[in-house]
Amino acid sequence: MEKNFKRYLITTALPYANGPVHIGHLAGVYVPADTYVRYLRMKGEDVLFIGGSDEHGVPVTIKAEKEGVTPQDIVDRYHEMIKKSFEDFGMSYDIYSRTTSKIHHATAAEFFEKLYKEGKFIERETEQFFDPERNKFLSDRYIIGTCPKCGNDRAYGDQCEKCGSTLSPEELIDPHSAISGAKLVKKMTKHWYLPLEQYETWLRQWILEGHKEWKTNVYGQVKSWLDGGLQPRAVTRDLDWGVPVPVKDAQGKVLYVWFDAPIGYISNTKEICEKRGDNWEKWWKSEDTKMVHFIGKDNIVFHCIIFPCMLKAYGDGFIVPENVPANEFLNLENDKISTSRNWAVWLHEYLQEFPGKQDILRYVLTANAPETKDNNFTWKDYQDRNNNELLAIFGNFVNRILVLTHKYYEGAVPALENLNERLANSSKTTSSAKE
Ligand code: B3M
Ligand code: ZN
Repeated sequence: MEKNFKRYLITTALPYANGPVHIGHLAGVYVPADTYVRYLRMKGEDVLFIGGSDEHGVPVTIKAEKEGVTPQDIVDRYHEMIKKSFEDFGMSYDIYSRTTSKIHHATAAEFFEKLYKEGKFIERETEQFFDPERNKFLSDRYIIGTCPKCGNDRAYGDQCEKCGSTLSPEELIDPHSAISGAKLVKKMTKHWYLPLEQYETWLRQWILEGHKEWKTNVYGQVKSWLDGGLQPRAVTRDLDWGVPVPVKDAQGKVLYVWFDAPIGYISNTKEICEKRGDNWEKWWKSEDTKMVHFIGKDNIVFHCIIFPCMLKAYGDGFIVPENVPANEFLNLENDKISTSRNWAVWLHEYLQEFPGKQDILRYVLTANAPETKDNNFTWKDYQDRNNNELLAIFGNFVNRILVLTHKYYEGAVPALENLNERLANSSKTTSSAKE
């Protein structure tokens, strides 16, 4: 039986502030979350709806390097743009904040520090890829090479976007620097790892046994990660953009973006609660809270395995999500949406070109939501659904009701009466009319 919760904490994946938001993001994450939140509020539930921009990590620094500006310039530009387009689109967030905020830096640093002091990390010195031209350690998206699984020669050190595999830089064939193009060398460096394998039994019980109702794509991905065996995961990086690692001898190191970003959900809760004089802990540390993360399918492992392990390691009463509805992807006119190829319908542009038409887009993206498989958005389908479904069917339905309400009830909705009686009376009238 579904437990009765006193309050709902709903989060949406924090988009990287390195570009605008497009319809793929909306269909997979933001529209479903906003719909759910509006539904809960209409039912009179106590809801906190948390959003924000993810402003750290390599996606941001790479963009800055390409444009010859600072990472701060990039996140300032795109955070404002995303925030405004979400507002204009009608997202009903309680807060939309950012991970460069003071409160977030403090919260993320404290989180790391507690785990560090309690010995929850493993410290390891390993050889990492180093760009000899730039004199810099490189990781993730700074490393480009050939994907061992599909042969794509533009695969990144953390992921191949062509076949979707999660990769480590070691697996890439012919790895080289994304900034200088140089062939990489290896050098020793120290990092901190979260030993995910120590949480395996707990994860199996919590998800595989306790949450069989989760979406099959989410459940299946978690199962295959667990069956494949978990490994310690590095939570720090050699980078100069991010939350500095708050321990001695860690100059030039920051928290891995996937360590700090989900903590953003907590920092943003704190920020809004401080403003409202509310207690943030009741949202995060009470079994009466139902927490739900809305995300895209490429974020499953982070929200179902890594972040929950972080919360578990921290302890102190932190809850874990009750559900993690992840959607598949939306294609555009039968082609993968791509920021680099500029193949997308950008939200801010849609809002400019179709002012006042937010609900049509919401409707089309909901009717065609990529819930169980990748789906396709076409302008022809948008037009058809608008003309045939919204206008012809729904519009006609509303119109008829208005006309009939005027005709029979002087334009006011009549009080509810006993419909069975009315039916019985009207059939009497019809049969007597026949006689
Ligand atoms: N920024 C990844 C993404 O946009 C990442 C989500 C963070 S959620 C804590 O796909
Ligand atoms: Zn690949």
